[in-house]
Amino acid sequence: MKGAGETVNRTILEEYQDDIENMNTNEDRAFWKKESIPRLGLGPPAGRSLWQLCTVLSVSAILLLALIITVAVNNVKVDRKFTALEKTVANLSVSVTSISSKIQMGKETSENVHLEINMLKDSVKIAEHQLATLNRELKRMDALSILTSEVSQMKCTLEKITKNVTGAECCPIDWQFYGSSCFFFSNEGKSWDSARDYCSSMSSSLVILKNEEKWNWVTQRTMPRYYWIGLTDERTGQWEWVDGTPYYMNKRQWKPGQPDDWTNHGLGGGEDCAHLHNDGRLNDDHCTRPYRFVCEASVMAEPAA
Ligand code: MBG
Ligand code: CA
Repeated sequence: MKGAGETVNRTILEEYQDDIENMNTNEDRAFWKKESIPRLGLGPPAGRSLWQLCTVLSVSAILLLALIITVAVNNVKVDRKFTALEKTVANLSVSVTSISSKIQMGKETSENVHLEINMLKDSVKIAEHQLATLNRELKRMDALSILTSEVSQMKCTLEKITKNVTGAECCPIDWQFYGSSCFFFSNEGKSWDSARDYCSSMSSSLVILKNEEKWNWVTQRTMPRYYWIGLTDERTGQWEWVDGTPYYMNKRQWKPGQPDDWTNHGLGGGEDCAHLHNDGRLNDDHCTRPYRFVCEASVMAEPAA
């Protein structure tokens, strides 16, 4: 993994030799300075006896298994219901189109039209019913996602106990450990603002990349897709990280010609948010674009004994 990252980085460096030669070394040093990342609230369990820990371990394992089964069963159920609803709506729309064209052409007797309209009403009722059940299922899925996050916290605590490691080696399910942080690579696209808020709601922030190794580690996981990071010039017109620290311009980090604050996209304004492009370099884009995003949470340090 590391080798691949270094190769990509070397290619970028070779390609932008001019930029490197003209680089301001003071600025470059400042670019990689320390950053402040929110901490995950994952403290270690305090003073538990062994049997208590074993009980927690067994109960959590059972809970985890039950949760996995429930989520899987629910997913299949919701999926089936969604497909049924899609079919009902598709049939409905075909019927509506056909009946309205028949009426327009004066082909149908009013008796037939009445009959067909009544059948349509029945189909609409079925669709309504299917929608209502699907809605209920989705609400249950919401509750499941809260449970999932609780189990993640438990898994984390358990890893600390069983592997006898410090907090630094453990991240919630779906998060990846690197350095002293946990990283979340979303599968879903959101606007930059929504992505920032999502990360905050997970006690994290959009990723801040002031360190070259971290940049390489992150981009090995984002390429070739677009991902928002915690860099914007929306607030002051100057590029800054989400923790409020300034960004020192380094053209090696950007695609050629970027950032250009392009306005011809027709979305209003320019381009104020930075995303990782397909090759791991940056582009500024309109903040409302629904790109994937990377969150980072610092792992809580063990409290002093
Ligand atoms: C696009 C960028 C966009 C803007 C545009 C200018 C082909 O890349 O994504 O942000 O800079 O170029 O032409
Ligand atoms: Ca741009």
